[in-house]
Amino acid sequence: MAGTAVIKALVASLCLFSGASAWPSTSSKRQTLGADDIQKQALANAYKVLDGTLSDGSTNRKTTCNKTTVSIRKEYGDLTKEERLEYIRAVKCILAKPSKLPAGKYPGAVSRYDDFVVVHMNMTPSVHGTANFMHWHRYYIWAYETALKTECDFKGSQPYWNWGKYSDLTTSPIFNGDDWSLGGNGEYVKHVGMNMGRPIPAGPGGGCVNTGPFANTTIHLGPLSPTMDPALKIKANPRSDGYGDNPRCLRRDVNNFFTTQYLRPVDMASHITSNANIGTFQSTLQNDTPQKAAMHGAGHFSIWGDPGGDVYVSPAEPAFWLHHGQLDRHWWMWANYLEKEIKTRIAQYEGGTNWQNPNSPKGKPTDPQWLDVVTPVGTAGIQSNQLFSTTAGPFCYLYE
Ligand SMILES: *[C@@H]1O[C@H](CO)[C@@H](O)[C@H](O)[C@H]1NC(C)=O
Ligand SMILES: *[C@@H]1O[C@H](CO)[C@@H](O)[C@H](O)[C@H]1NC(C)=O
Ligand SMILES: [Cu+2]
Repeated sequence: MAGTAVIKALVASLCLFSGASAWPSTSSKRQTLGADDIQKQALANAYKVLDGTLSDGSTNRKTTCNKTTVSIRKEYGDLTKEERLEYIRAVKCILAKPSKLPAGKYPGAVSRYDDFVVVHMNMTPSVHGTANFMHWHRYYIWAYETALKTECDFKGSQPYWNWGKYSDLTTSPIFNGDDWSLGGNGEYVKHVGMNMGRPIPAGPGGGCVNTGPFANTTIHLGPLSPTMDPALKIKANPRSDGYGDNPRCLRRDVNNFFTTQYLRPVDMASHITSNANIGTFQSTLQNDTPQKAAMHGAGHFSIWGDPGGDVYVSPAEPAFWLHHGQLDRHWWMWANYLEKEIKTRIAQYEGGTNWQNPNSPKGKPTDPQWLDVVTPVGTAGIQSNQLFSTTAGPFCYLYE
């Protein structure tokens, strides 16, 4: 690989800064915003929007969404132990509820949780690398949070994983394997990494998750686009579309390869401050370059495993929702942190309608979005332009 030396040099130089929480300030007197500053500004502006002293251009805000009713999404490690247990309880509840999909059509949809996975598998080509990437996933995560609330009596808000927060992800409150985590890493098994145009090393897991609340979770759907070492002999799905029932353990390969290079607070801040329109914001978030893994994939491959490393089936990994929650937060920060830009940024919409096809028809803000059997009441076919603000249309939440 011609790029390997370049990557190594890049990694070596970037690692000098790992753990830093803001830009180094020595080289410039000009104040440069760090990720925490951006979060603070975005939240302050979002509250101004809620109390009517600032407009984000939304005309679809409900009067019932205000400062006292707004739901606050927090970082998983910032939840109290009781709040974490409540979230874990609700996720286990949805994993235990029966599917609402036709069994003959989707034999692998065993639980209500699996319904979300099937919908994602169906939609994958039209909601990644497309104009609606952020919008559809915002809607999808909110639908999951709504199902936790309405079908499992969940009392909290959807938590997220702040990519740059943990110097060692395997010992973070999300993956440390204690009773308040989303389960530990996969057990270590000897395996190789993969090649994404450059070599990605294997992580310290690779085997089944056997500690914490999601120990011994059974995955049924997929794999459809597996990325784990073939030598691990993960069973192929009995159907070529991946919808067959393929019971197997939840595997993870939680690693620090991506978080220490591409997902640090400085990476988040520079991505937000250096992309002024949604077209480049979304594409740089998703498209790897020879120098850099893009943040969306970097987050997925920080968890990796099966199904976590499979673009179609990844929502079957219980931590998926925390990673995509952060992705939604990242977009929210970008749209809200500059008071004068909010109106413009919230409504920007750019890109095609089918992945890897730049010639697919352009997406329009009026395009309806679909969630099939996981659609929350009253939102079927909702237009993308109803999904612009987190405190308008069907939504009423903020990030803290
Ligand atoms: C917020 O909305 C709720 C529900 O409609 C309402 O009872 C409350 O008075 C509102 N509060 C403010 C500060 O507007
Ligand atoms: C998970 O499965 C392993 C192997 O079957 C078993 O030893 C372990 O006790 C199980 N753990 C839990 C929490 O059920
Ligand atoms: Cu997705």
